[in-house]
Amino acid sequence: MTTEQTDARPALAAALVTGIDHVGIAVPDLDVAIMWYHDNLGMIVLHEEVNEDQGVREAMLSVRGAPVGSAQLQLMAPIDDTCTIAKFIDKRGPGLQQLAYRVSDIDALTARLRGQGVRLLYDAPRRGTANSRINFVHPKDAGGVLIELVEPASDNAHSADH
Ligand code: V0V
Repeated sequence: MTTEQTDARPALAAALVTGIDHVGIAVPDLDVAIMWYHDNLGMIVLHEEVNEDQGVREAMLSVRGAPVGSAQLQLMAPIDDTCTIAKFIDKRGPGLQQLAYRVSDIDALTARLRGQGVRLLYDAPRRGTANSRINFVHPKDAGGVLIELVEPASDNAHSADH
């Protein structure tokens, strides 16, 4: 590998990873958690949905008036006893479950990561919040952090300025 090739790798990855999208927290009761962040930190709900595929009832929260594109807080409650978040809470208790990076082209980035021997959880991206496309890097390949990669839907216009 030449020096030029070595230097190109992080530059290409940087072009694909555009920001921190959200921090994901596993909670036993979504409504209780939303109220806690509202009452104590003044945060507001921008979006709520149930994602059956991922087994979560979830809400995306923001600081009021945050600029469009700011990192958000994702609160996730399990929809049954067998889903990923239920298992996480059983084993570790409620708390930080994942860190999500916003990416411009999830197919290109996951292909690059696979080429570098990094384990992705899914062969192909699945549906995430607000019709985004998501995949995850296994925490064992990322220093003990479950990393989510999120390519937002092109029509996603969630903002915190309301
Ligand atoms: C497990 N481990 C973690 C972890 N979960 N480490 C850091 N952060 C986490 N969240 C570690 C755990 O300590 C073990 O290490 C090892 O990985 C195997 O754990 P396990 O308890 O046996 O769990 P698994 O293997 O059954 O499941 C772990 C994975 C699972 C990561 C494979 O959580 C998964 O499939 N996650 C992706 C889907 C997901 O998280 N969905 C919910 C969010 P030791 O003890 O062996 O050292 S949905 C979402 O984010 C949406 C919809 C969105 O944002 O759009």
